Amino acid sequence: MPTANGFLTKLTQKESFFPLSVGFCPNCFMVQLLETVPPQKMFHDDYQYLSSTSQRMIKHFEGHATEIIERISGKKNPFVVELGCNDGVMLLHLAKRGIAHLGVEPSANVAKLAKAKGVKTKVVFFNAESAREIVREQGQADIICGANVFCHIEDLNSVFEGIRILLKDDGILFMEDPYMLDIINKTSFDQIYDEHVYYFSGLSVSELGKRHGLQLVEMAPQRVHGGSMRYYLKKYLPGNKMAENVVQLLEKEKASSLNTPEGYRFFKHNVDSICSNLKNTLKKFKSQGHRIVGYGATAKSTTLLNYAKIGGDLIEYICDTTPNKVNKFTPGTHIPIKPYDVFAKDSVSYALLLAWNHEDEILQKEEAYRKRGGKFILYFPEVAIE
Ligand code: JHZ
Ligand code: SAH
Repeated sequence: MPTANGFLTKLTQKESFFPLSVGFCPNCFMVQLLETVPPQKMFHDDYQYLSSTSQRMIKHFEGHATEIIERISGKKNPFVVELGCNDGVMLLHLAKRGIAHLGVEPSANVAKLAKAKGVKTKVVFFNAESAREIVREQGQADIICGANVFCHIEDLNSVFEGIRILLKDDGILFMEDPYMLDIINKTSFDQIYDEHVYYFSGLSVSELGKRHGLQLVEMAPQRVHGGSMRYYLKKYLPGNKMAENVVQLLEKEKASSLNTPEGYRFFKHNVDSICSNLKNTLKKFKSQGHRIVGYGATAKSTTLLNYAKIGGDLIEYICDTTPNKVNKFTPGTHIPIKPYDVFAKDSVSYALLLAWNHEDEILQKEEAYRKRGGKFILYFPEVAIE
């Protein structure tokens, strides 16, 4: 597979490929990539993903900020650290209220956007070493949080060591990532790509926490990115209370066999069935003379398009609102990426919804396209036309 966000400027550009395979550990219940790409190859000064490209995600992170502000109310001079703050979509709400905060963000171009919003940002990879540096510079944190970032960091042991160092004894760690049970239930295999090293469940996060002296005390399902989970962990203290739903969710995960290889056995079969149905559907529409484009040049779509071998013969172009992605080509499959305006003015019959996790927002936005007969092709949990 190529690098998921490795959009090409020129077709002559050299691409690097790596073997994408996933393993399950029956001892700690972690699902993870078996081979990884060095972080510096993925997160650098030209990182392509911007958190603020979806209105729904902007609202989601405003809600996240509100929850943090409620949790620190009553604390004297609270300090909040966010890992992977990207363009500052969440921390800007804390900055506006004058709450002491720090965004830790290794991708310099997105960190620059956060800084422009008044967000204090440190351009560095979070690990035990940078955690020590933050404590020296600003002291320990009341809250450490990160959304869609923990699953990106191969050296989780160093990250958790860093959290032990940086978090106050009564502090809370919030981690939010795509949820394994949703990936299994929807067969959303396109969540599997180089940036996503880990696919967490309550079971695996609980084990990970235990090894680092942190207790999983709450879990809150989130309806973003196709189904995510926000996990709350605390340092072990006698007064800690575990929310009742943690026990229930862990039982539910066990009932789905996420703690044994059995839970993952049918996944590949389901993936292959979706891919062949989708490809046959695209071929059928094409043979009927319809034009098909893609909607949203997502990182996820790199896995879908490369695994199902869907290329420019079936998809004419992909539209995207991210300035940095337009006029580039998709990794591996080399489909041109066009600005959103091209799609808005076009008269195609079908759009493959590659940003399927933003379905509600996009279907609402594209009312005019649908009114004039334009259709969306969806593929999780099965191929459907909307
Ligand atoms: P979206 C990225 O995944 C990468 P991706 C990363 N590894 C991760 O974990 C998640 O984000 C958090 C465009 N779009 O959110 C914008 C439109 O064009 O599904 C984006 O390019 N019009 C960090 O890339 C893409 O679609 C629209 O109306 O899979 C969406 O990317 C909307 C809403 C989006 O994440
Ligand atoms: N939190 C945002 C951004 C997710 S993208 C959101 O949910 O939309 C993942 C981000 O994590 C990228 O901006 C990337 O640069 C950052 N990242 C990757 N490795 C990291 C590390 N070791 N420490 C902190 N951030 C990291």
